[in-house]
Amino acid sequence: RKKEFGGHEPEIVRRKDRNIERPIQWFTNASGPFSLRFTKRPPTCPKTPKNATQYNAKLPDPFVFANGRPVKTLSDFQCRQHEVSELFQTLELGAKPGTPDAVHGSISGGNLTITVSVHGKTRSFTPSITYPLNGTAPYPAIIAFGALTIPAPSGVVIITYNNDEIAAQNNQNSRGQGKFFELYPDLTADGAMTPWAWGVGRILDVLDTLPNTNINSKKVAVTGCSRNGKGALVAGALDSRIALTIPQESGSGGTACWRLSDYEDHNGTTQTASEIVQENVWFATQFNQLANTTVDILPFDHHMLAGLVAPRGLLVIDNIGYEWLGPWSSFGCMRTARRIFQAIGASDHLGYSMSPSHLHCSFPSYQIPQLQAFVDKFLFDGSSDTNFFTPAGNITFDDAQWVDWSTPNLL
Ligand code: MCU
Repeated sequence: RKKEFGGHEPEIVRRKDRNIERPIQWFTNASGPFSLRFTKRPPTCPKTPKNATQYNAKLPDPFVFANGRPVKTLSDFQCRQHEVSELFQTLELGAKPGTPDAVHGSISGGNLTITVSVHGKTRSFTPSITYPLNGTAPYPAIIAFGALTIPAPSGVVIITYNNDEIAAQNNQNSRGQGKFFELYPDLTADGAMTPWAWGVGRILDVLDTLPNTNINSKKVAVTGCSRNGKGALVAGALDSRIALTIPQESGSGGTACWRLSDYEDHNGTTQTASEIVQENVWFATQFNQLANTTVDILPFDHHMLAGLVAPRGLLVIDNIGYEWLGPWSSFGCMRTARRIFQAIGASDHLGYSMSPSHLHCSFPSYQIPQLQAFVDKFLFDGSSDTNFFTPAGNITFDDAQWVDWSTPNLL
């Protein structure tokens, strides 16, 4: 048994007071056992046990596989990212399908037309493209979910992506609505954010094959604010072709951690998992049950969603002004996420910038240098200093209270 776990025994902690005696079977939904058919595990990676849920009131250890084996090398790290991505899709976000049968693109009059075919059905969407006044082709680009809410950096193309038409996000009635679900009618249990990430993937497919867009598909960032900030983070986490991810004021369900938001909340001051699943359809239906029981049995939290972006660039833009968004939760969550980047020698690839209170989704000019530093490094291969992690107010985070694992050096 020792050998099976590579000499490392998994520590199983369970909460007695909530009577959780054994892991709950979260792998079933209305249509039967929920399978991981869309994400193929590389054959050299360890198998993920069928049920990976386990009680843990602290932020789970990113450096232990679900089977208990420690993550010791860079190749373990990649396997673990694969496992964590699968777990997020299975338990929280819904499955992201692989490459569609056909993707076609064309550009005309400032619009990119993307046509996707799946099982004989075809749908199109048309992100708009705005070229910079200066700069050199092929340009890097920023895909803005909804509308651009950060200042447009010089020399960068802005692609405005109407994520709402891919998967709607008005309220509970938006479940399964949008072009993605017309193409994938068997995935209507997915939350809206997985389809949005899928749509970003199709934009990248098309940029790859259309040199006349003058866009370098290897230098593409995603951004969005608030609910669209949650979406930008999920896109960056689920698609490793994205060079830079910039979630802005994404709050709970984005850069905040579920466990920390529960702790920060005082009778409805901060959005929690159990509230968020009532409000909208950002998460998969199978997350409802979990959110309404306890998030403490999730084998991950959002520090590990951010960790999926590593070693690529991640710039988190936060605002201390809205307690509803869980600013302390987001700060602590990203502080913990940074350990994942640190393990592979890339702690400066996760930048954190929290501003004093200001209007939601406006971008204070004093954060522009930090934005520019990330744009320089990740979209232009520059050597700017991205080593910053700046809270606002007097926010502090007690690591020992939330983290009971150490950060290995995997290099
Ligand atoms: C921060 O994102 C959301 C938040 O989760 C919602 O509770 C609230 O209704 O809207 C925020 C938002 O998207 O504002 C534009």
